[in-house]
Amino acid sequence: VKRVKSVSVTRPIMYGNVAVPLEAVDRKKDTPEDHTHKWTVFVRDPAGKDDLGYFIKKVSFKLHDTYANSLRTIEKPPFEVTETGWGEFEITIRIVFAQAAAEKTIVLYHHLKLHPFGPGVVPGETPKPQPVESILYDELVFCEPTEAMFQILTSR
Ligand code: SLL
Repeated sequence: VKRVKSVSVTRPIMYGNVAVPLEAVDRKKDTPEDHTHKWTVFVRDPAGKDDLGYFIKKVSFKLHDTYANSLRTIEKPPFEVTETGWGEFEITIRIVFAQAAAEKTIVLYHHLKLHPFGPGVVPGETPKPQPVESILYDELVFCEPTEAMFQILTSR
């Protein structure tokens, strides 16, 4: 494969989750009684424009084994999974590129956050149910991308 020498191309992403207590949204009839939150885990374009589908082939989210079909593979944007549940756990996120990119799959780990513990919460007091988010900004750096990947990355 031909690579573009001495060039690196950087693309920003953000990933993480938002969560709301189920009281705040309409609880569906088929939502299990022990579920307390509705949440969405995602990988997105921080600029909110292209949503990354032009250079990412698919994103898979490995949920806790308490979920049915715990490996969720999303083949086009928006790269996200929305679920309800009761507990926090680590989600493994795999970002896969097109074959022609000859790039390794990127693996990220995200701790699903449901509870508003953190700065401002009084120790010993249970915080009021409220929306929370846990989002990270990151940059994917493609060093000496293949010519095909270079074309794709610079197409926008
Ligand atoms: C642990 N933190 O480490 C816990 C696991 C799992 C949460 C939390 C599943 C909901 C469902 C759910 O909320 N799992 O049953 O559909 O053991």
